[in-house]
Amino acid sequence: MTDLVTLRRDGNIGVIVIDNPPVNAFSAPARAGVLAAIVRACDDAAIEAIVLRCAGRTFIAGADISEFGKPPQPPSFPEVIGAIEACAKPVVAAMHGNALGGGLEVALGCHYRVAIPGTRLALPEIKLGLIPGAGGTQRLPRLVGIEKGLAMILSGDPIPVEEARAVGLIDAVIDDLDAGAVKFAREIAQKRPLPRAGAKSDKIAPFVADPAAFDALAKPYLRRARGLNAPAAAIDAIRGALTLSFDEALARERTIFVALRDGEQSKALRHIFFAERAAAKVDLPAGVKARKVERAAIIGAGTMGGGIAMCFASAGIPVSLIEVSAEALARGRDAIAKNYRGMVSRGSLAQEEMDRRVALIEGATDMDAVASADLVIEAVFEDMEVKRKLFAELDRLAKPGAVLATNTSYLDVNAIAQATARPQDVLGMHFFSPATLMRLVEVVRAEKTAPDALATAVAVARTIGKAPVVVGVCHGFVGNRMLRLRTVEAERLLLEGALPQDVDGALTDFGFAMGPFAVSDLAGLDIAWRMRKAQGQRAEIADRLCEMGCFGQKTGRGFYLYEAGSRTPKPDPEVEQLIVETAARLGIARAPIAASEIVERLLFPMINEGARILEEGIAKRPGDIDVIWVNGYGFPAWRGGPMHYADTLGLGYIHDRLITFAAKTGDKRHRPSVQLERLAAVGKGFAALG
Ligand code: T1G
Repeated sequence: MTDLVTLRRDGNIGVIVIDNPPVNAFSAPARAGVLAAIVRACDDAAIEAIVLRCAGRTFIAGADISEFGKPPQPPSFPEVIGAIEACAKPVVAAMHGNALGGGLEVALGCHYRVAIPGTRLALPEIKLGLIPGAGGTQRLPRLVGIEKGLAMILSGDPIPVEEARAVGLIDAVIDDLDAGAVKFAREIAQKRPLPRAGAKSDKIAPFVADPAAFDALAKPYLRRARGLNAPAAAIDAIRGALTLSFDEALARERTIFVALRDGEQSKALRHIFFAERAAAKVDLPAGVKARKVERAAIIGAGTMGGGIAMCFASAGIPVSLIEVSAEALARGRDAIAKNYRGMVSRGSLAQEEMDRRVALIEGATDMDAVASADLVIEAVFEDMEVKRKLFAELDRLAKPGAVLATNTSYLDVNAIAQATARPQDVLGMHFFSPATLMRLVEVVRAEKTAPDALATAVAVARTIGKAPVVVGVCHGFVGNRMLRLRTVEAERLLLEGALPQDVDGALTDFGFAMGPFAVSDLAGLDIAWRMRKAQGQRAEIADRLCEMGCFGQKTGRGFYLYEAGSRTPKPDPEVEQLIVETAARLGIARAPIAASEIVERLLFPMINEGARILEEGIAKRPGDIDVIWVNGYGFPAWRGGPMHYADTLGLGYIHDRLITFAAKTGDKRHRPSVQLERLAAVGKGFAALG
């Protein structure tokens, strides 16, 4: 036995307990411990049935992801699960918390599965660019059917214990993890033959007879893959259940799994997994903790304010939504109710849950409502004077120790903090639109922000399901500062020979959900136009379109044409003519530009700016920048974000391309940054910055 795994007897029941905090990842030592315990329990004549469960806050939350990329350590998952399934005595998996990935596969190898209320069960491997590699693609469909199996494996999303019971994934819901599991084990101890998921075929039989029906079910998942290899691989592995023997299908699954595990996409997604967790760590002086947030207040019930309030209500945190007038408040609440009704009608939210959340959002038109809040977030008009006046008022009304956050997307948070006598409580929480969907929150640390205030903002952002990243104060923080270079380059590419659909096409083929021009049309060209004018900058094409009143989707015309009621961008011959005429007027000779060059021109200057941001300490780790771009700007997660992607190409190559771009454009921002130059010179990547 190892410390991680213990075996004790409770009468005629052997109880194996895994204790590998924080999430009982099924690491090599844990696997060895379970295998040894199973062998011992099988050999112990006094033991008639076995319970396998975990200590701590969760059942096995999967393989130990940090083991991937290292030489595999025995015993393997298939070896341990094979021993459990082959055991002559019934083995009962008793689950709580999160039974995920390899953890659920261990449970699928057991003869029975029970769980306490609140347990979530999933095979989330696809989110790491993998497929279940320990029998999940074979045993799960045999238990729950092909349709449910496909849905669980291709989405990677958890199902609650009640649904797991209903689809046959678990045999019973128990109240007490220990006593309940032992009682269940005692009840089935003598039952034979032992039910083995691998031996079941009734639920897959209809598809064995009609493989075309399987293909029809699988097709929609392939359409949504967007460049990720794992969905097609998962479907291929599951299809093995219909065409191969169980053992052959298991072996095929393993081959497919190993290929994905060693592939670039999974490495990139694992990088993002750990980068998100690293980004959420705030160094706190000893003895200092994040402050409690039991109530929040949101100032401004517009699109952002309303969305942020919904995030708090979804997490069960009561929130005051404050507006200047009853009309404005009513508009905000109507938009929230409409949003929730949409979720209910799509079946992604139960009516009772909608009612519970709406009840948690209290409207107010009196600023005094902030007095009871532990955290106040303002989402009012993006103007410095408006913000400073508001923070002066918050300084007067908010309770001592409340964290005061601004949702500004580019204004100087230090200047906003100086409008109060408590700058240590002031910071930025930059949400992204729509706030209910976008996971990113840039938590902006101002010069005087106290570490515990910072930790509070990061902790509450995680509680409401966001991916927080701490950034310093500069114009546009990290994301928008880098985006600015892409926007300038996109306009430049139009003048040099590309059309909006060429630029957007190159980036969507690369894996982005939308290209820069379609994004501008969605957001509205007038917003960036106002900012450029305020900063005395000009974008030849975009400004001309705005002067013509073409603000994008909201005016039916921007870089693209939009038919009434449609959001589908259509190439606009007049925009093409405007581009050609403008280039001629500026004396720029247009020529075709390859998609690969378009991608490099859009991404490399951004990456270079990312290196400057690291030099300045505005972002602490390259991984922080990757988390920002993946969760806030649609950078394909399976490419790992801009800095990770840069490392896959090699900084030497990017350095040389930037030199070429700088010579071509004369733009000094294209000159390689000190950091990039230094790393390229020593053949290292951003990963070397740790
Ligand atoms: N391996 C290694 N470390 C892990 C881990 C894992 N599977 N899961 C979590 N951690 C670490 C994490 O990095 C953090 O560390 C700490 O635990 C707490 O995590 C063969 C191949 C379970 C829902 O994809 O979804 O099985 O930062 O901050 O918010 O087919 O962690 O403190 O140093 O996220 O409460 C499949 C991944 C693996 C689940 C808990 N499993 N984990 O969330 O805590 S592939 C997963 C999660 C697999 C088989 C295949 C979440 C959680 P640190 P946390 P949390």
